[in-house]
Amino acid sequence: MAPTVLHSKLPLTENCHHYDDIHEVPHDIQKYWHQRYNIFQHYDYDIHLTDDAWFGVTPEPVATRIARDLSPSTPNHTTLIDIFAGAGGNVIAFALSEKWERIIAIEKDASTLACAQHNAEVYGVLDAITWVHGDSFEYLAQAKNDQSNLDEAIRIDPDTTTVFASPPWGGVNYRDHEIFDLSTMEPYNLEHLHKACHPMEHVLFLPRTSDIRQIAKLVPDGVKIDVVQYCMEGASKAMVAYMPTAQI
Ligand code: MGP
Repeated sequence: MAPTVLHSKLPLTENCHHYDDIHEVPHDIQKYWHQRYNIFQHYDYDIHLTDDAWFGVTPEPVATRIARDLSPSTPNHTTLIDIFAGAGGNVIAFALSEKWERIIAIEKDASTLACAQHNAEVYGVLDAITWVHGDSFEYLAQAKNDQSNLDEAIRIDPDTTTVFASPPWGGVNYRDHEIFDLSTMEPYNLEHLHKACHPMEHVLFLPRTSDIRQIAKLVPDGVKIDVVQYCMEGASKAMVAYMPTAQI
């Protein structure tokens, strides 16, 4: 799906929900609904999610901390792209951090993207983000190779761009593995994600049990990287790998 820049808000659809009462909430997401204020502290201000988005949305304290930890690596490193924007958990925190001149959010599901825009408006950052409806891999391929078909609003300089990726993990099966094999992650495994983002600086939001040796194998000899466990209430929620540009 070719990346399309949105110049206005997509309408919320019948798949976008704001649940006020537990009785409305599908059984498999009730656990997340109970944590709704940890996920979005302003949940009551009409935050909307698709049912699928509840599983993958980054809780606000974690998203805020990542946004604090991720700074432009050089003064002219001014563009941040969230290639799996989902319902907006991370991109809203990035916009609130006010560290980036330009933030691009890409999401391929129109209903989820409508939720993200709506939620960004709730948090007052709708206009701080360039919203793109489309496939991130198609976008990255064009951005790295030939930008002539891209809308000017999303042309980038790969040397001064950071990519943030919080991909689907293929469900919650990662919990069954003491060490999660990132080569089996569905639908995009570690190598696929890394290749798509490389040579740009990129940040990967991965299952907390991910095999750190597989991440280390992607890094040139002697290069130090940060791989961070982000915790809430005494438990890790995710492992985040900060991968430098290929120039290092
Ligand atoms: P979780 O799998 O429900 O683990 O998600 P938790 O909360 O430890 O469950 P419990 O039963 O052990 O209490 C934890 C966090 O991981 C979520 O809040 C999301 O931030 C993140 N997360 C979970 N999944 C399945 C995904 C995913 O597919 N993609 C991304 N990007 N994040 C996910």
